[in-house]
Amino acid sequence: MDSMSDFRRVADDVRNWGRWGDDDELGTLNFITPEKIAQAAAAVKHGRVFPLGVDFGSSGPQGAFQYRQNPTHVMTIDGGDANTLLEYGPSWLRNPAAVQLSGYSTAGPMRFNDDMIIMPLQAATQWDALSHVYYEDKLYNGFPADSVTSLGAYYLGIDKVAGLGITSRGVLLDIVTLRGVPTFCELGEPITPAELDEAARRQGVTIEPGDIVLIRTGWWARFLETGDGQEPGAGLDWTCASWMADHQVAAVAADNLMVENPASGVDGAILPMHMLCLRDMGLMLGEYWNLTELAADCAADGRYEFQLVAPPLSVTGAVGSPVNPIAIK
Ligand code: UVW
Repeated sequence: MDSMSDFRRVADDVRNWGRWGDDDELGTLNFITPEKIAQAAAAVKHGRVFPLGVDFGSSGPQGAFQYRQNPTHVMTIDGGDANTLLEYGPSWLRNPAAVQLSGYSTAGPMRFNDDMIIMPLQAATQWDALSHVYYEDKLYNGFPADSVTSLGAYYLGIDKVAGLGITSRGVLLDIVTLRGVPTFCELGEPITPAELDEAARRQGVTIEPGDIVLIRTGWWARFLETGDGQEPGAGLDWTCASWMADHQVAAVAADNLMVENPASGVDGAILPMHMLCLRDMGLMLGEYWNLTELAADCAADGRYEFQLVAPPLSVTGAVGSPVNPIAIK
């Protein structure tokens, strides 16, 4: 187990505060240049498309937790309403909405359905915004932690990066294959920087500045087998934050619930890699990305690079966003 002084030494080493200006709210997304985006597009060779988003439904992984819920999907207007209103309304249903809907229904044969969703923004495939975590009252780039209020994140909300679209060269590092496990990397040894290097070497791929790195641990495939959202699996060791910094990675995402290893590895710290990536480096994390089909295709053609398009929703002041990332090969 490492100590807080180890953590602080790494934090001082990887911190990017002021690197792109004192008012920067983009962090390592600054590594994604127009040239990088053009290079990413050139990685498309066959037109194969892999949506990496999981289902936003009631049987998702967050049902296991007390402090978050799975998405709740509610119909607000449906065919039943139209028929009921035609039969009974609006003579006795006097509210304006019923009168308006009934008016649409009596105007002709055309109908419509509406719905809404209620969900934690962290419930399924997501980006963590830079305002998601903090320590010692500071967010990335030294912005004050109390600038996140019940009204949302004044600084570093997901809306601050949404204008970029978030697209770059994506590279998959398949740790399931590297470790030779059948489905997923069970909780035990965390995934180390040396394993990331070894995965890249065996796959014949080089990590370059501005890449978005996707880590396959097999957790999502395991969740689909068991339905157990709380089953822990191996994630990245906290020291992988230095690996991300050394390679000038723009963002990292994984197929598990928190990218990093559930067992912290730093005495007295929770989520040390979250803290180093989001708060010190300004590097966004993606969670619950489904990498199974993409990994199978990469293994089949031996190409682990692709164009990745992963735009968050511009939810004003939100500390995260649902996303349906697309890998195109
Ligand atoms: C926490 O667990 C706080 O965050 P995340 O959903 O990013 O893992």
